[in-house]
Amino acid sequence: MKLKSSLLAVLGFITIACPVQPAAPFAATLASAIWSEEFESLDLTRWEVQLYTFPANGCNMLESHATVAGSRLVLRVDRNTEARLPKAFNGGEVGSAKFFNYGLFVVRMKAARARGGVSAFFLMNQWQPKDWEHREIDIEFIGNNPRAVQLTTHDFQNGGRNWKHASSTLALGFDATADFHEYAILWAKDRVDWFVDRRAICHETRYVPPEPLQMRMNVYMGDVREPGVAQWLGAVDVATLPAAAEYEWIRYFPLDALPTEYAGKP
Ligand SMILES: [Ca+2]
Repeated sequence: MKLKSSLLAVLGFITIACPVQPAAPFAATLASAIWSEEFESLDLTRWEVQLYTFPANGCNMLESHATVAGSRLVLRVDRNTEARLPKAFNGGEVGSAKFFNYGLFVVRMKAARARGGVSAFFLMNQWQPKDWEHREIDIEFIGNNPRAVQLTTHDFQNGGRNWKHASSTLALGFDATADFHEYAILWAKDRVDWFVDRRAICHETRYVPPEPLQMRMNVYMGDVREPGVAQWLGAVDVATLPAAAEYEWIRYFPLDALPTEYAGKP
């Protein structure tokens, strides 16, 4: 009897010394992210302006088209009027200097209202544009279909000739070019979930990248002379240019410290 009460006392002590874990791993909040970007400036120690282009991209990708204004990253797309530049349009892209491991990536953004163009928030592994071998997890907005979002995993190998991808285009119930909304990618081993305004809308297990990924954002016009581009992005309407995609903030959470706002989702 004496032994039992001693044990209870010990257990009681242990209970007090080791408080119950409150719904871990949802220990953080969106506001307390260990990695965040508010875009008060374009910090070039954190962000690299990307100047590569590719056949399906009808833009010269320019430093001048990735700027910060009003606490937002603004990626612009417009017509090219300079003879020295080879493409008909200009666009912009930035990528994080840092590579991230599995976790939740949250962005508050407004898509570009450029018909014939695309604006995006996406994750991509280390790569060289010249060999086109890489993996991506994408959130893309098609200017000709602004009330939908396209969610894709890509795996490009063998110089891009071996291309595997899984893609879903889903209705949003709002115009993504009209206002800011919160979009998120939850990337874990062998699965990706996408969210719109904290609601899980898509789950994918195919072609999930296994290696660290950079965050990237871009906007560009399609080159409709290239195979498949007109089918994907539709006709270019230059009357909708100039246009811009705007990014208000980004948060990143590792899997062991997901934010309470996403607790239990999906
Ligand atoms: Ca901001």
